[in-house]
Amino acid sequence: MTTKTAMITITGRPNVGKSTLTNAMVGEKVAIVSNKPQTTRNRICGVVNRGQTQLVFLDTPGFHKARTRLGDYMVNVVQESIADVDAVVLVVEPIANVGEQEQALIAKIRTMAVPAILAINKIDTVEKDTLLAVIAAYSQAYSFEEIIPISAKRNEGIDELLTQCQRFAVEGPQLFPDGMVSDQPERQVIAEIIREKLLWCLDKEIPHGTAVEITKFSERENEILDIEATIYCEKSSHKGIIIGKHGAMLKKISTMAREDCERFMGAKVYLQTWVKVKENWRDNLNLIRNFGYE
Ligand SMILES: Nc1nc2c(ncn2[C@@H]2O[C@H](COP(=O)(O)OP(=O)(O)OP(=O)(O)O)[C@@H](O)[C@H]2O)c(=O)[nH]1
Ligand SMILES: [Mg+2]
Repeated sequence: MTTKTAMITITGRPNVGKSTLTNAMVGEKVAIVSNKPQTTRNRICGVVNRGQTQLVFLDTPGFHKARTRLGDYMVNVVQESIADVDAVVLVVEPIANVGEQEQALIAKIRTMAVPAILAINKIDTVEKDTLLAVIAAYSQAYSFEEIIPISAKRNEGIDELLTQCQRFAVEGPQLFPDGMVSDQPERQVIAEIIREKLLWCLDKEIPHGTAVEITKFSERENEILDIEATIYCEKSSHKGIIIGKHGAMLKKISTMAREDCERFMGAKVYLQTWVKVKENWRDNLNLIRNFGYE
């Protein structure tokens, strides 16, 4: 039996809905999502099997102007994920103007000579006229293989996008066994779940300056998972906000995270969290590596 595979990068500016789209295509949550730009920090793979074809999607950080070394790392992840793949899906906002980031990504796609599909996301937020103007603007900017309007949040256009992506599959061995939807180790998923709740519960720069380290991950005798996590932040004033009055904020974050962890692990979870300060860790290469960004 012959199998076909395609490795496809999902790219675009921060907050356009790349991770929401990845989850919608996989049909399971593999990447965290928030309404704040620069949610995704690492390349996250999501696997979709359609008949004998396996599509491996690479969700990437939003393409932006880096202001920290962590930012440099994230932009680098984007650049590298456009090379060496079978196709790219460029995700854009439904705005009838090709922005600076989009132009830079199109230039990269052109240089790499990799086939590209344009996915115009969030069409649930615009009228038909606007959508037509967006299509016109992007058709002028580049000759995309396809232009597909979608709403990742409402699951619209996803099937059409998957069908088009199948075109790029080439004969080759199945890269992931059936039933495997991502390559993220469990510890990393747990750390990401906690980071998502930090993004949901905290404002402004605070969540962007956090990193999560899982310091304990073990099973107790009665099948309860014992997890300990340290949340690092950049300032002692941030630590105070994360912990909150009488620990209320940290309790809220930990409870939300524990519920998600239990769903993901399919087991009872005992989650303990600590908050520590590491000043300017986002500009410290050793610490960045330490937190798993390498
Ligand atoms: N209205 C609407 N909102 C959407 C849609 N898709 C995603 N969003 C919202 O857009 C925001 C960003 O979504 P993400 O999936 O985290 O975006 P991203 O592109 O992965 O962002 P980064 O990881 O920061 O680059 C979230 O608040 C989503 O709920 C959509 O189709 N319609
Ligand atoms: Mg993302």
